[in-house]
Parts: sequence; C-alpha cells; structure tokens
Amino acid sequence: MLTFLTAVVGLGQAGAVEPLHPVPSPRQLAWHRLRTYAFVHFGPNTFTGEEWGHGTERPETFHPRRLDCRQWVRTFQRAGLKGVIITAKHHDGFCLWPSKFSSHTVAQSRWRRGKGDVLRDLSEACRAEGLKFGVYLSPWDRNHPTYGSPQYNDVFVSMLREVLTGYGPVFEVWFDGANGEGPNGKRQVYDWPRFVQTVRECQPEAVIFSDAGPDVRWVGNEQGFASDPNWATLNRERFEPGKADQNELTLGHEGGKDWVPAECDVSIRPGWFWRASEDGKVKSLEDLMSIYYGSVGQGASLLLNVPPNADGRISEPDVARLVEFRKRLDAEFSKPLRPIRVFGESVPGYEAENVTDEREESFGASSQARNGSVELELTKGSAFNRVALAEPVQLGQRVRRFQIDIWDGAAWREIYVGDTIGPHRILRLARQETDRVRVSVLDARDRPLLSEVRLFLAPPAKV
Ligand code: FUL
Repeated sequence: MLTFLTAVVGLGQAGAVEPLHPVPSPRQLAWHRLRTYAFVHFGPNTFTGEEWGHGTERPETFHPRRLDCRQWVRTFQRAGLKGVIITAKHHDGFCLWPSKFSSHTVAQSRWRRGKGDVLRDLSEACRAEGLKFGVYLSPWDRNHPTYGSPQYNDVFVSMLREVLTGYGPVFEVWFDGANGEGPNGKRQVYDWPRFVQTVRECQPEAVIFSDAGPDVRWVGNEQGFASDPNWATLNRERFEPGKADQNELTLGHEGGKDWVPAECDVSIRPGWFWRASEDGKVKSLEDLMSIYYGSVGQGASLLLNVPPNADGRISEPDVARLVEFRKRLDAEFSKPLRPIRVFGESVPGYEAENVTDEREESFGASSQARNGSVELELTKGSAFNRVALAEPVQLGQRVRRFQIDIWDGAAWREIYVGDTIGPHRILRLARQETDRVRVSVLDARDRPLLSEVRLFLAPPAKV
C-alpha cells in the first residue's frame, strides 16, 4: 500500500507528497465518509423509564405493540443519516435477538409470541432502504449468571458471533465503556483482544468503537461536541476501554501512533431511552444545528440517538425535528459559491484548483514544506457565511493552525483562526462580503494538503 501511494502520489516531484503516518485503514476511511448516523436505544428500559435497567426486569416487560423498523429507517433516511447502531444488548443484559446464550431475550418475552427478532427486522429494513446496520453490545451485563467469571467472556464472544454472522454486513460495533458490578456482585475481567479478534473475523469491514478504539474513539462527552484541536491520532497503548484519559479523548494526541478518530454520541432527548415525559423535550433545531457544527464541523462523526417509543415507533416530535434538521442543512449548503479563479503556490500535479472541484480524491499540495495558502477570487459583491475545509486524510492529518482572511478592498482582514482541519471542518461565520478569500495554513506537521475549500451562503436562520 505504501509503495503504491508513493508511486502514484509522488508524480512529477519524487518524494514531494507522501503519506504522513498513521493513516486511516480502508474501513476507517469508509466510516469517515458517513459523517452522521443514528443511535437507537431500545429495550426493557423503554417500558420502565430506567436509563440503566437492573437486569431483574421480567422479559414480558418488553412488548412493543406496533414495532416498525421500516418507520425508523425511513425517518433516519429522510434526516440524511447514513446508518443506524442499535443497543442489541444494554447493561440490563436483555437481548433484542433470540440469543442461544441467555435466557433473558425476546424469545422469553410475549412479544410476537417469543418469535420476534428486532435485529432481523432492523437489518432487513436497513438493507431495503440502503442504510448501514451497526450493533451496540454492552460488555457490562447485570443479568447474566456467568458475569464476573472467565466463562462470561465465552458467552460474550458467542453473542458477538450471533449478532455479527446472522444479520448481514455490520458497519460499526459499539463497545460501551460503562462498567459496574454483575448480578452476583462480581466484576468482570474482559478479554478485549478476543472480542476485537472476533469482530475482525466475522466482520472485517466493521469499525470497532470504544473509549479507546481500536478504530473509533469516544469524544469524551455526551453532548455532541468535539474540540479544536481535534486530532484523529492517539497513542492507544496507554488506554483500554473504560480507562482512558478524557481530555486526550477529546483533543486526540498530535503525533500519536494510531489513527483513532472521534465520534460524538448524543441523544435528541434528555435520556438515551424513550419516556413519555420527554416528548416535549426533544432538542430544538438550533441545538441540533449547533451539535452538527460542533461535531461534523469539527472533524468528528455524529452518532445521533433517536429512541423509539413503547409502541416501537419513532415518536412524532422526533420525526418532525429530524425532517426540519435535514431541511435546514440542505438550505445551508445549497448555495456554494463558484470562484472565478483559485490559485496558490503548489506542487505540480496537485494544483490549488483541486480544492474547489468537489472531487474528494483530488487535492492541492503546497509548494512549502510546512505552510502555504490558497486564494479564491469571487465575482464582485459575493457573500458567504459558511466555509467547508478538508484535508485528504488518506495521507494523514497535518494542519495544526490555519487562518482565513478576506480582502476588504485595501488589505487582508482576518476572519477566522483555528487549529486542526482533518477529514472535515465546517465553519459557521457571520456574513462576509468580499471578492477575495484566502485560506492559509500557518503551521503543519508536514507539507499541507487540502482537498476542499468551499464557501456557502446559508439563508438567515428564520425564513
Ligand atoms: C453510556 C451508557 O451507560 C448509557 O446508558 C448509554 O448507552 C451511553 C451511550 O453510553 O456509557
């Protein structure tokens, strides 16, 4: 792979444009492109109002009368979400599929006379509607009698195999770091290497999330905000799931040896699970927009939780808000400015114009070793209030400081200074009127490469 990249990328000026390691794996690159996808917390808690079920709930507690996974998936699709990750098993140990390795599952419930399987319904709905399917499987289990013994690791691996081999392709496997005592008051020593190996074996294209990766890391908060800087790199050997430095999870680690980008998980409601009392507390459109700019806009991915109700459907207030959210996003990015000219000192073959051509693979490379700039000439009287930037992260993350200026007729005026760019950076700014914009990389870990510099004029918030 390395030789291939060097051969193709180094065209014209040998050694000028080479990967800066670490770089994302193919499965991580595919995941970066999704940007937004849904989280679904569903299970006995949906019926009891608990956030952390005790594991002692009777299986009959679970009785969604009108479960309709197509309705969930269509809603997510209308919202532009590209996939869904479901709590196949939350901390209470209840399995939403008829696992052979537990007696606390849908098979013991009265729902569909014990013949139902939520994972089957959801994975089929995803396939029908073209969304990706992912699973959350809580290692912490407050029900399973073997919890706290080496035998539980076997149980967990067997459950993993069931969910990873029975429902088609899985794009992400989510391992929760929350970890308490089991039903017998015991704590579990998890066999993480075996869990990871099982996922690799059954679903080689799935990314694995936990606080500490290996493929995707937690952003360190549940509010949906990444930070600036946000490095996609980390030194993973210092961490293990459930035991990671929260600050470092938020910032990443500049120069870290491993590619472990951040994911922002946040709920559209106060709780992760649905409860009737929160129907009036669905996040506002303004909140969702701030979350979008705070996560995707900061180079992270957004995992937005939308919990189905006790009927087994996404409630009306959530559906309405998601549709509004999509409409607003479409409106904000519907008017890209077409520059008259794009220029900057670049490596031959990696010209500055590549940053505006809307092709993800093409990029501009600065002729300078650690800095550079690209200038966009616009038609007279142009205005914008959003800037989308991106680095071609298949060659690593480089930018550590950038600045945006506009020409005010007599001089350059600074309108924004930031740290990292990464796979995507989207800035929400006040309206700027100008016919020249300059994006400068002030400092980078290696030759700066940019794959995107695009300007948009979002309509005023209330129209
Ligand atoms: C946490 C869990 O304890 C919450 O219940 C929820 O699932 C959240 C996404 O992760 O660690």
